[in-house]
This record gives sequence, structure tokens and C-alpha cells, in this order.
Amino acid sequence: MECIRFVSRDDGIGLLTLHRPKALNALNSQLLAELESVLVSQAGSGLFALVLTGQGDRAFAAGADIAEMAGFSAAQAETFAARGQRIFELLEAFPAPTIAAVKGFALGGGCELAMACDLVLAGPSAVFGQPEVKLGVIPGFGGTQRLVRRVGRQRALELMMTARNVKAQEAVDLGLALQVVDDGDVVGAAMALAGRIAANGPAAVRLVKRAVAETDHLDLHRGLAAERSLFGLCFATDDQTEGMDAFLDRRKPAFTGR
Ligand code: CO8
Repeated sequence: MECIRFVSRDDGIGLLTLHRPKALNALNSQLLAELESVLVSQAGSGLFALVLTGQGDRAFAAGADIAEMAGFSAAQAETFAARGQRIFELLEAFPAPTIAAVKGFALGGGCELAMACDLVLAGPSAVFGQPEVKLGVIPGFGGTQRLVRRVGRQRALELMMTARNVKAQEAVDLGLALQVVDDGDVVGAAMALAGRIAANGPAAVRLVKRAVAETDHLDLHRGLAAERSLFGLCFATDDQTEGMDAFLDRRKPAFTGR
């Protein structure tokens, strides 16, 4: 792979790094294809958590690749947007929790990529934004949808219409990021957070994600119906037996994620 590095650690945590540092990890077709391939191949691998970051200190990703997009026809632009949206949906639906570890620029498609992750940690250097209107275009990898859902309609419109950048602490205040990692080791902090999550029953963690993802567009009544069905499903897992037995035996559970 040219544009993505992926390592799966013994503790079940995967680290995916966008690797085009010369272009501030801008998302071109090659990078998107490699991202898709890792997500597809890892979806059934039983990973307990996946951390995404960008190579180097300057950028998570400075957006979709402007040099590649510049000459697009309307039809080509729509196809490119459809491709990015589909891959970001794969990321959003990844069975295990996903954590974006953002250093430097997360602009345009980079901000959209972070928003397709479950949790976003920001280093002190993190800069978020949807600057597309400066280029005469709109967000095309989900920004008009996910930003509104993350920060609310008025704040999202202001950010997308002014194209202004948001630093780490403001991103947290807006709800775009979960927290600022003060010491700057944002990847280390994301791995540690992934480890804390992975110490819980991995099958249940996956079902928490499913319960939220599959119901956030439903009314409460239907959401509750989906929740109780997934709650039932927990009782068909080894992790539930182990978790409850361990509690009753006053020992630490040894979860398998099954
Ligand atoms: N695409 C391609 N190359 C890029 C990008 C990008 N998005 N961002 C930076 N680069 C390249 C630069 O061209 C430069 O390359 P070179 O050294 O060969 O000239 C290198 O990365 C370093 O960049 P700078 O010299 O500009 O570094 P600075 O520190 O001066 O500035 C900035 C950093 C502020 C991040 C600046 O690079 C910048 O403004 N980048 C563009 C940010 C942007 O507008 N992003 C949004 C792009 S549009 C988008 O993401 C829409 C997504 C949906 C697409 C839908 C499909 C149709």
C-alpha cells in the first residue's frame, strides 16, 4: 500500500495511518481505494477498536485532493463524492469503535473523515474546518450531514458558510471533538482510550455501537424496541456469560469478543 499504513496489535487494536505527508495526507483516489480495502478486510477480523491518524505532525488530512478534483466534470465530481461517501459509510458502520487521533489540519474531507469516526481526540495543534466554499464547492464526503448532526444546524451552517477554521478547544466546545489531549501525544491517548474500551466485553461494545447507529433516526418507541432486541442478542454471546460469571466469582473477566 502506498497511501495507508495499517498495523494490527496483539491486543486487538488496529492503527490506520493516512500516509501522503507531502500533500498533507490529502485524500486522493488511491488513498480512498486503500482505505476501503483495509476497512473491508478488517471488518470481520474481530478487531476490538480502530484508531485513525495522519502521518506527521502537520495534518490528519487537509481535505480531498484538490489537484485531482480541479478538472472534474459535474458527473465525475458526483461519482467521486459518491465513492468517498460510500467509504466513509463503511467506516461509520465499522463493527468496532473507531477513534480519530487528530494532529494538525483536519479540513474538508479530513474533517469529514474524522466525523465518520465514533470518537475524535484532538491534539493541541488540531485545526478543523469545512473550507470548501473558499474553493467554490460544498462539502461532498458527508460534511453537510454529519456536521449538522454533531454540532447543530446553526453552528454547522456558520462553519460551512464562513469556511473558518476551528482550533482544538473550540472543536471540543462545539462537540466536534471529544477532548483535547494536552501533552500532544494524541495517538498514544487514542490507543490508551481504545485499550480502556477493549478491556470491556468487546461483543457488548460492538452492540452498543449498533444500538446507537441503527436507531438514531427512529422515534423513542422504535428505538427502545431495537435496543431490547440487541439486549437479547447479548445473551447469546460468550462475553455475557463470562462477564456475569466473573462478577459473581469476584474475578476479572477474560473476554473473547464472541
Ligand atoms: N489537496 C491537494 N494537495 C494539498 C491539499 C489538498 N487538499 N492540501 C495541501 N496540499 C498540498 C499543497 O499543495 C502542498 O503541496 P506542494 O508542496 O507540492 O506545493 C503541500 O500539501 C503542503 O501544503 P501548503 O504548502 O499549502 O502548506 P501550508 O502549511 O502553507 O498550508 C493548508 C496548509 C492551510 C492546510 C493549505 O495547504 C490548504 O489550505 N489546503 C487546502 C485545504 C482545503 O481547502 N481542503 C478542502 C479541500 S475540498 C474537500 O475536501 C471537499 C471534500 C469533498 C469532495 C467531494 C468530491 C467531489
